[in-house]
Amino acid sequence: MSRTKALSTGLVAGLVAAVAMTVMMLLLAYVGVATPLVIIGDRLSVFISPGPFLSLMGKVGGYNHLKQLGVGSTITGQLLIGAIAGAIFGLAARRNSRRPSAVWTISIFVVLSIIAAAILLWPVLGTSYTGLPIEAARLVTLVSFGLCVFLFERTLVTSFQFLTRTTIGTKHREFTPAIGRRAFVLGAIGVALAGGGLGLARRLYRAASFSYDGLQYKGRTVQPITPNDQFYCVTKNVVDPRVNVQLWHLEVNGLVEKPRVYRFEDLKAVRSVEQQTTLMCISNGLDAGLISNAVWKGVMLRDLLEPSAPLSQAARVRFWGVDNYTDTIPLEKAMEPTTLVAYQMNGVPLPHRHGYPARMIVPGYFGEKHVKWLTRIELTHAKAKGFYEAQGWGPDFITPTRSRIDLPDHESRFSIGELQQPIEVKGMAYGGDRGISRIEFSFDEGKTWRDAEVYYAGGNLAWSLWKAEWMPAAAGDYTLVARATDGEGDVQEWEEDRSPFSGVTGFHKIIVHLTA
Ligand SMILES: Nc1nc2c(c(=O)[nH]1)N[C@H]1C(S)=C(S)[C@@H](COP(=O)(O)O)O[C@H]1N2
Ligand SMILES: [Mo]
Repeated sequence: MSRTKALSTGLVAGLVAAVAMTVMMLLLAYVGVATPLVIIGDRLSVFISPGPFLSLMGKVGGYNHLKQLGVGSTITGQLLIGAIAGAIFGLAARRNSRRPSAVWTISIFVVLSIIAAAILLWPVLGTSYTGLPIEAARLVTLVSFGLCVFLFERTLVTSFQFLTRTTIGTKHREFTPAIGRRAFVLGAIGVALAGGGLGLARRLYRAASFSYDGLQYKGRTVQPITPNDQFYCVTKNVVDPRVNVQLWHLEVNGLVEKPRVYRFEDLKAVRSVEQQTTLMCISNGLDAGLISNAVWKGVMLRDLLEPSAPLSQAARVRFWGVDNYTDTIPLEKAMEPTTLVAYQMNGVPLPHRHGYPARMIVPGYFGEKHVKWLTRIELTHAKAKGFYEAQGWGPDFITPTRSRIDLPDHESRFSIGELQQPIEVKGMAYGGDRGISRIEFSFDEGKTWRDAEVYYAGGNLAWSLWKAEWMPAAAGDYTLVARATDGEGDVQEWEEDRSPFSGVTGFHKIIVHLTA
């Protein structure tokens, strides 16, 4: 058999094997197992600092596109590596005309791959989209990966042998006249597999978070309490977890005297509290709607920490989601009575996309600290970091005071002559866990201010909603601004020295055109 033939036969066999492996991974993803298709992205994203991360996101057109690019390039890379591995295998098989020993191919393609995956992907192996505890998930991910590479190895060897089968009477492994037919058969199998894979991919796409990740809540529809299906949503995942509560548990461990494990019923048995709390994403723009308000029911985190007796070295608490998302807060914040493990949102169990069966609520801290699909509470040292912290977000995660004008629309037009009554101006103001004590509004870009009326006071941990009536006297273009004062008496401001990765500060302004 010539070099070129060995190489190209190996290439084709490798490609078909890689297609089979990828389809297997899609199947596993469909049943909630973590596969390299997504965890490679999770593993790599902690190495991208926020600046490049944001510019990359801008270039590809948002988080959703970045995720699609991630999965797409992993699949492409996998097919490419599979084909190359096949070609090398073809060349090796040509040198050694005996049937390749399974011991060798399994050692190289299966055992080595598993070892490499275990080393490179260790931190993200404990991911499970069905809610398995982290240690169990790690095993499931690794065994499933092993099955995938085993399928690759078997398909590669079988396809290669099928293509180069020795015909009776000839001594050497060689292409026979039937090669065309065999290549056709193998190609057809490959195409059928790829077709099945595409079908699966389409189903997964429909189940993916693309349709709701980045959902905003703002404008004239804003109510005091955000309905669950309109609550803003941010997730790092391509497909979010759908936790099976029978498989799920909640661990309290790390720097504690008595590690504990809670089942969902155990959590329900702890005394519960109900609390209205607003969440805001760190990347919420001044005019944006990555902020919402809900009534959460759950247990105080300290009621779970105290029975475990944190050791004196414990300085931070790290929360783990089943999606291997993590974040940390200082121990003092964890012990505050308003820091909750919540299992209900506005009177119903947490919706899947908001963290079913349990999530963190950390009033006054940015949304990313409110870890969803919570499965582990780890007491840890002062330098421990979470998913976005490792990327380099922060250093400040305490929400500054913000306000937004929701009505009228930016760039709206009115005719003074036709105005029957004052123009209604409405909006929200949010002061983290400090509450809101005053809201002012200006129609001359902040030269003069007047008080707005708070028509909904959400309390210390939630936003307040305000309104004002504005009767413009003359035609012209007006710049409307709002400014809030928090419960501690600090007026909303633009913090010049705040890191760009600690959330924006400043004022939301809109322009209103008045004609005669
Ligand atoms: N497990 C997990 N928790 C998570 C995230 C995530 O990707 N995975 N995203 C965080 C971010 S960045 C934000 S802003 C909030 C959003 O919560 P929501 O979607 O319920 O509004 O969840 C946080 N908790
Ligand atoms: Mo966020």
